[in-house]
Amino acid sequence: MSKTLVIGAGGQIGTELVLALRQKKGSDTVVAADIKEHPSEALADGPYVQMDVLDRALVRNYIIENGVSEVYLLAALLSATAEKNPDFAWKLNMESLFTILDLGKEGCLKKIFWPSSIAVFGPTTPKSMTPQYTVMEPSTVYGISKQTGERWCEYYFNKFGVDVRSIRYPGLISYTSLPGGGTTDYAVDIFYQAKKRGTYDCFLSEDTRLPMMYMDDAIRATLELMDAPAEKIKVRSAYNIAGCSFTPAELTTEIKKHLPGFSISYQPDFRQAIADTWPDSIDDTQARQDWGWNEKYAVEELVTVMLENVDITKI
Ligand code: AKB
Repeated sequence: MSKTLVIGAGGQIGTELVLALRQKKGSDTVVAADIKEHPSEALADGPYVQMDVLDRALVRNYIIENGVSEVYLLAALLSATAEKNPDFAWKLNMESLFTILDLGKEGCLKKIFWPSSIAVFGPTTPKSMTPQYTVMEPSTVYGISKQTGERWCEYYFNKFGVDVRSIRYPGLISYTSLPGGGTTDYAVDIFYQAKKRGTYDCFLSEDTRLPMMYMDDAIRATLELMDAPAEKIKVRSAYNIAGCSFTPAELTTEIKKHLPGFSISYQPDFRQAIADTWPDSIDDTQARQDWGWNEKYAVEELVTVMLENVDITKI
């Protein structure tokens, strides 16, 4: 029985991806791996392994000895945390990718998913409806690691036929597991604070427009990309995909439709400088053409689902 391994399963994407993969493939075949000793409650109904992705030998042995054929490599330091710890961010984000790509090259893995990000773009990139192919001069450690990773993914596909697939995720919004260390995290925090305190102090300015996506759309995109026949995947760096774009002020207006007393204040910090270099909207024509990508959640639906479901006892 071939197995699927999700590395970084305890994170914001990992938790929901494991749940979706287990529903699709059966709980026994999808192994959640994370550096934490024990799985969260959400992941407890299937196999779990504690794994430091930087332990190359351990990761290699686990994959080879347990018949893993598909890996989702989600362990990474995100944009804000990476700026505080650049050396470790580079090491974690790059070394983990090489460990997995090399296993693909050796024929041990059939398919690999590795997430990229809108952080691959930078201040010289066209800001609105950012094209699939464009100027990419990222100015953050995270962005540089993601852009470099994209180049290596494409190289391993072209040179060694490794079936690696990737998406440039926008800011992801979900209520199952909290995000950690990103510049777009305000768009999750705001819902917890709106429900808990009725007010939020935002670390980005009111008019900072960024590409965002509700997690269900992101998970569906990931599964659809991985299910697509190989010949349909024309981009082996990473695909642009778009959900919706909004500013903190616009998100506030939507939240106020449900919670009229909600108020927001703005105290931009170092994350503002990161956000200022990122696109405000994304052109995802190529993903639509190649594998039929189509988003479902606009900001109105996203706000309704988040306010209904965030559990304020988690924070
Ligand atoms: C971050 O803000 O760092 C991430 C991302 C856009 O990749 N959410």
